[in-house]
Amino acid sequence: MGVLKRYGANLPISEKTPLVNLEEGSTPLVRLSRVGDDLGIELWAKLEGCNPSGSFKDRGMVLAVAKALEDGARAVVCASTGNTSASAAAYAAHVGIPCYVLLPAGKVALGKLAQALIYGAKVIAIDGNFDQALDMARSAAEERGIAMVNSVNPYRLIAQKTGAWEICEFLGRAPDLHAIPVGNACNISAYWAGYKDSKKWGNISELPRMMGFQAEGAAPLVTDKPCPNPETIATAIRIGNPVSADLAKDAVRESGGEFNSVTDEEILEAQLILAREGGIFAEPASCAPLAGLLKLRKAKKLPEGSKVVMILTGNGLKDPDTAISQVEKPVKIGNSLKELLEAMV
Ligand code: AN7
Repeated sequence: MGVLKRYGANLPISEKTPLVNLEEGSTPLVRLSRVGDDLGIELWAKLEGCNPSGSFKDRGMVLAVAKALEDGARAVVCASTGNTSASAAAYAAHVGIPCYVLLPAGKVALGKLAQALIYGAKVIAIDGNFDQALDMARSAAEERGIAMVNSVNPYRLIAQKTGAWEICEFLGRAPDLHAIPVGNACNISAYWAGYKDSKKWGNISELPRMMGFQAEGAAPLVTDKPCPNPETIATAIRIGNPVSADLAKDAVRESGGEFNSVTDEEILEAQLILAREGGIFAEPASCAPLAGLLKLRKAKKLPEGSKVVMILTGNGLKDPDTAISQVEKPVKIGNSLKELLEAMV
C-alpha cells in the first residue's frame, strides 16, 4: 500500500504532505533453506529489489520527494552511485518535477543509467568519484535553491526505518543478526533506528546485532579512515567517505555487531550461490552480506542455528554486465533436433 500510507502514523507527515505513492515497501522476506543449511543458520532475505525502481532507495525517496513538494520545491538534485538516481528520477517523474542527477562517469551499472535516462532525469556524468559528485551536488542545490534528495536529506533515513519495522512485524521478533551492505552507511543506521523503534513499541524484546559488510577496496568503516580512491566491482558501494559513518559506528557498537570486508571475488561467488541455490538475482553490492556470512562461517564465527536476515538492497537486473561476465555463455546450435539433443547435456 506504499510506505506513506502503511506507516504514515509513525512518519513526519501532516495533512499538508502529498501522499506520494509508487507502492514501495512491503517487500518479501524469503526463507533461503538451501543456502541457510549450508551455513548452519536460519537465513532470510529481504528482497528490496522488488521495490518500484528496483532498490531499497524508494522507501526513503518517497518521503524525501513528498516533503520537497510540501515545501514548494521546483526540482530535486542528487549525486549517486546509481540507485539513488534511479529512485529520485522515478519519483520526480511521478510527481512531475525536474530531476538532476550527478554520476561518476563510467562507474554506474547499465540498468541504473538506463533508468535515470528513461525516467527523464537530466543526467550529468562527472569526471570524479561519488564522494566528489556529492560535494558538487550539495553546492549546486544551495546555489539553485532546489531540494537535495541524497541521504543527507533527513527524511530519507527516517522512512528507510520502515524496512526494520516490516521485518519485526513479519517475524514477530528481530533476527539475531542483521547483515547489510554498507556504502554511505545510511541504510544500516536507518535499520538500527528502526529496530530500536520496534523495541520501544513492544513489537520485539531483543535487538539484533548489526553486521555491516563493505567491499575490500572501499572499506572506510573497516579500516576506520576515509578511503580516497575507492574501487570495487560492486559500484553501488564504491564510496570512500560515508555520510553516516558516525551513526553507523554507533549502531555497530551499541548492538555488539561488527564491520567486515569482503573481496570482489567473494562478492561474485556469493552472487552465484544466491542465484543458483536461492533462486534470487541480486546486484553485486547486495551480495556483500552473503559473502560476509560465508567468510564468518569459514572462520567459525557464525553462531550455529542463529536467525539471520540479510538485506538484498538492489535487483540483479540493474547490473547485467557483471553477471554475464562471470557465467558460461549460451550454447549455440543450428536448428536440428539432433544438435539440440546433443546440446542438452
Ligand atoms: C544496492 O545510489 O549510495 O550504506 O548513490 O545502491 O545506505 O549507502 C547506493 C548505495 C547498498 C549502500 N546496496 O547503502 C547511491 C548509493 C545498494 C546500493 C548500498 C547502496 P548505504
